[in-house]
Amino acid sequence: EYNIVRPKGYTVSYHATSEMEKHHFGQTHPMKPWRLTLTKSLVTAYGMPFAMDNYNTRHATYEELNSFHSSDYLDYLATAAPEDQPRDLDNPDKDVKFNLGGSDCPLFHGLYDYCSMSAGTSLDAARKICNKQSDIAIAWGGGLHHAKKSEASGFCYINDIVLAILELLRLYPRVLYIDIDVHHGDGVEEAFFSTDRVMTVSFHKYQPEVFFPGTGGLHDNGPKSEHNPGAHHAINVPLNDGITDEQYEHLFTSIIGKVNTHFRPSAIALQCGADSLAGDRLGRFNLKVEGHAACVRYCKSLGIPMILFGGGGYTPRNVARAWAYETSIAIGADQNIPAEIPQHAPWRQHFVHDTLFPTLEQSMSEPRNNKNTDKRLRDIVSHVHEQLRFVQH
Ligand code: V1P
Ligand code: CA
Ligand code: ZN
Repeated sequence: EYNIVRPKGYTVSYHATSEMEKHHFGQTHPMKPWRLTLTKSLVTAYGMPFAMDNYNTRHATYEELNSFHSSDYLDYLATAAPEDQPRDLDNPDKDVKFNLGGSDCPLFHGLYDYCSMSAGTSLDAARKICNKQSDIAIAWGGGLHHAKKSEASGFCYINDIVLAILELLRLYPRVLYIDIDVHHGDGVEEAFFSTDRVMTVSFHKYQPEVFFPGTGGLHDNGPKSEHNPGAHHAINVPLNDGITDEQYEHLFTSIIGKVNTHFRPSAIALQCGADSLAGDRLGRFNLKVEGHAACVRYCKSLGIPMILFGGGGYTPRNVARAWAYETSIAIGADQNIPAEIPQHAPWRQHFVHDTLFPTLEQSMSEPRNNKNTDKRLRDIVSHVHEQLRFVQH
């Protein structure tokens, strides 16, 4: 009923599995896998699947996970049971192995399946890009940027992004990783610290000791020691509470535009964590769906093969809005879909306001003060531009 047609001259693929969405981190945990169901139902209500190749993804194999993660970590992840969780309720993070079983990364039923499906989604997306069957591949079930080689962290157990980038590196000389989740993309940054074939750029709230994970300062640009080719290839954009669409979009295009001309990526991996939206349960920014999505639109305009990953996002209705709208940008249908949530969309009442684009006032009860001065943002841009003088590909 909407004017949604296959884009001419390029292909978008959507990688998901309804199995992943059935998993639960626990009642009080902010990560809700069913936000993926809500996203898919909105995408479907708008008729977008007609314009994409839709893949039901498989589980990643142990060997695939092992291309980044250590065997001892994977073996524990595969066998640890919820019963192994420490029972000391006053100190839930005591005695946890590999950071598994604490409050952030609980052991829950079906954990290994959940992790291998998230990774399978992102690996399938990467393969479609490598064999040129897709120009943009979408993996909203991935984007778990905090996971380390031998450690779970911040709701992330398997770093599907690192696995997908390793796959892209088999074919593409250089991969640009961009992270618009409100948290620092520390796991991806660390994994590629010593190579000049991956540049990582994370935009995040930065307030060490207060806001997770506490890393990603402006001057953290990769280890400069011992002739490391990866030096200057980690870019961090530390921000304060309350940044607006206008400021963020200006920052994003000035930084990514310059990164693009200096680094000349052959593929882009864009983590679209939706916890940078206003009204997020964990986030601190004042971004609207329009401002968040402008980053996707800008990256698409560069005309480079791209994977879109999910990530954080703790107010499910806003996660679904952002990722559904960003899917429409990928297929070039953003001008053709009505802002009103379709009448027949499942869980329509769940959205509270019946629009894809809630105002700031609709997103949160009390607006957050903007603590980002234009002077500070200009200083960030000039520091990044200085870093890029060292990068010439
Ligand atoms: O702040 C912490 C740790 C736990 N303390 C010992 C310090 N953890 C954060 C983790 C946030 C993870 C974000 C993941 C992502 O970047 C990618 C998927 O979005 C945390 C927070 C918080 N407000 O920052 N954990 C929790 N809240 C939490 C709350 C309730 C139950 C379990 C965890
Ligand atoms: Ca980020
Ligand atoms: Zn996050």
